[in-house]
Amino acid sequence: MATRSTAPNVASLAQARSRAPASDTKAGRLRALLASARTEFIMEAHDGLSAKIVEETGFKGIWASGLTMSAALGVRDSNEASWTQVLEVLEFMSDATSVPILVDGDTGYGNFNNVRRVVRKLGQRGIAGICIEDKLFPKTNSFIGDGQPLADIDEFCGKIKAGKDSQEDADFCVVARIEALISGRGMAEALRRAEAYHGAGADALLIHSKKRDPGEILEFMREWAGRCPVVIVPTTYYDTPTDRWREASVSLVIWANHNLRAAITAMREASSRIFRDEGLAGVENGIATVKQVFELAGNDELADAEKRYLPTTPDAPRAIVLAASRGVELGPLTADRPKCMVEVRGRPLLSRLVDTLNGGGVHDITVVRGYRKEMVNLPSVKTVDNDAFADTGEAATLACAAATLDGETVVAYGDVLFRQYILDRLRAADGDIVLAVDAMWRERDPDPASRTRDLVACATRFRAGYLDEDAVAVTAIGAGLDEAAIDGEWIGVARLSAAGASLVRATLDAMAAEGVLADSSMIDLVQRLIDVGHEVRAVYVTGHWLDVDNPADLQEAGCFL
Ligand code: SPV
Ligand code: MG
Repeated sequence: MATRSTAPNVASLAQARSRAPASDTKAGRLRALLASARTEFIMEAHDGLSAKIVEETGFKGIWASGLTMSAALGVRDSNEASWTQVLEVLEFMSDATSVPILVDGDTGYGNFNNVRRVVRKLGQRGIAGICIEDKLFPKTNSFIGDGQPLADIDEFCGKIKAGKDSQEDADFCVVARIEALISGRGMAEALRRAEAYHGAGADALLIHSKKRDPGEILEFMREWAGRCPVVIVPTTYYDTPTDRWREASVSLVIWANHNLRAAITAMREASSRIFRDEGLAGVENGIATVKQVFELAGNDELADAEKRYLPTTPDAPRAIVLAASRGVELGPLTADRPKCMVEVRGRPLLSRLVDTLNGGGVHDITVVRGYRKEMVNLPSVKTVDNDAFADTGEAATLACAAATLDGETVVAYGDVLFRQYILDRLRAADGDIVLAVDAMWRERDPDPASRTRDLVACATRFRAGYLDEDAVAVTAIGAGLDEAAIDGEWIGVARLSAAGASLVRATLDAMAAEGVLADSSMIDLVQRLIDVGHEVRAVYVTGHWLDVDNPADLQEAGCFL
């Protein structure tokens, strides 16, 4: 990057540079930008969100534009928003970011006394500097009309001094904005004002122009010859190559309103498309995801803080939801999302499952994602990924959440819906590994071979009227059971005690060590536990659940709800 050329008279600019602060406050960093040996750039923002975007993009500072903050509030750039309302917006912007904010303070919201109070309040809210312009209150945007009246020079110098005398942070910057060129008073008047404002203690001058070409700005830069840092706003002369500013030793360039203008275009496009289509499909892929909104809002930090500060029950149960597979039988419905995110009556399956788990006292939920994982974006769940989902089975998916197998854990497939009482019964049952088993499995679909089903044989048969809470021993599980031996169908939800969870973790480790994990299903895992002599139990339920494999199931799920 080219550095600023050395203008013939650079004593004061050099002085400003040599006064570069040691302090690493936001004000100190704005001062450093103004004193930098390079031409620096700051970008417009008008609220907390846009301020975050400016910072994450890499800009070293933010211009809190009067025009765009007003427009975002739905009012005109004519001091229609009071200065305390602007202060509220600035507080959100400042809290949301760590780079310095230079505020467009219009004319200072009144006389010297108002400037004193504003400067104190800005400092308290972590704002790095204010730019005040030499027009009259209430101000009018510089691009409206011609020949707007200017402030008296001495009165304006009083405001600059009042602002400097009121700052609590020695690095807070007061930038004096000269409107003489815009109001048609000419170069001599602009330079006269520059001299006066510099003498009054302004940390930098902003020379504004509404010409289509940069001629008068470049002339000002030549005439001013680096007596102090100069700031420009190339909104109307937008196509001037940036190297011209470097060559002219401009200190700071403000891109003054472009985030708001971009947002207006994008919001109009999205609104009219949705209005026209009466649907969302046309915009979904072209806009930020809800997950990105959560990321920008910093939801991760809140989740961490909740762990630190919310009271925790040491034995609070957790859940692992296996949701890595696509669900090909659902055809186009899973073209862009995994089965768990397919909607049932307007909400994803997974969010309904989360409701049921929450209702049963399970709030710490980890979802193992795989296919189209970015679509699994519910705020209330944690996620881990099985990136090898296409080549692995459910046991490998569960193994991806092995770190979560610690304490009482509910394990559920991501495509099941079930009544809350089933979870309550599972949690109340004795046993380290307990499956919810539907004794009415024949009513669901009389032919055991008609679909892949997790059929179960137990040591004790279900009897009509049997509503005992006791769990019974499972003797075998799998699709190949002799029909006469079948006692029910596992619904895809299990509860592990703390001991059961560590047993399952150890078994997954052993399967990985033997090289059989990748190809194993949950059924293989459970059968292996039985085979090596661990007790697996079942609580019988009688319907009140379903899993979603195909479009017919999906329709049934709508009725189920
Ligand atoms: C603003 O961004 O509000 C400004 C710059 O004051 S301008 O709109 O160019 O006057
Ligand atoms: Mg403004």
